[in-house]
Amino acid sequence: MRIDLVTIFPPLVAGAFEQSIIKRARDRGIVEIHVNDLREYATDRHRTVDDYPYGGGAGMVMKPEPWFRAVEHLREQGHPGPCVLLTPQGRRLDQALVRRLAAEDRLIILCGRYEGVDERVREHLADIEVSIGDYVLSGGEPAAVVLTDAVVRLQPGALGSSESTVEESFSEGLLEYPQYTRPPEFRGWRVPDVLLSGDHGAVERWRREQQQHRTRRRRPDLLQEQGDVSEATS
Ligand code: JE8
Repeated sequence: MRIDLVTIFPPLVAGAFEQSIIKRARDRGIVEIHVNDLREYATDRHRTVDDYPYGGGAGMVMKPEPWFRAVEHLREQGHPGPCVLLTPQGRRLDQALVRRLAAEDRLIILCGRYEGVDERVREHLADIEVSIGDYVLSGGEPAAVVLTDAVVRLQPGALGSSESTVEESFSEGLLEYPQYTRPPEFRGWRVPDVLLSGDHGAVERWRREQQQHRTRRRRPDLLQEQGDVSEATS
């Protein structure tokens, strides 16, 4: 898979892709990530990417021309694949949408700043508008890092065998079970006996119960989405 990001702050996103799982996936050739500087697609001497809003109001709006030039340039390089605009008005990101995007051969991800992008970018350039959640960010870059991380870890071979199980619990629509490591007692707080028992069946059952219990208490909305699981266990 190839992912192209477009931003006025390349270093802000590039650093996040130079560590850990994403770095390893890149090194293995599982994913190719390119961070493109929007200003390179501005045409004036000052590389202007923003301007005053028509109709007045606070702040600046990102001009359409550099976005169209950037995306058209990337597509000329033999780059089809959907163009994702990160925006608070977008469809809320969830694991189902991550899976859909992860199945693409290529993605172009647009990160806006200031008060956002000219409406014509949404209407005529973006294929899908995505938001990572209902809180205010200063720009699309942190959202792009979140989206890219979620998409890359679903690429075949991106995770080591010990990491791959972690994905399962959310796929099943449940929260994860409590996890412990050594020491068996820390400041008087003991690890549950069942985890030290060596009884793998009992451990498995305990973890299932914990997942169900936690999900019912903290995220009953997840059980609603599943239907049959909530009926069977509540
Ligand atoms: C952004 C964003 C996602 C999320 C995404 C892109 C571009 C209109 N507002 C713009 C006013 C306050 C500042 C905003 C800055 N901004 C935010 C997001 C996002 N995806 N889940 N929250 N925020 C832009 C400019």
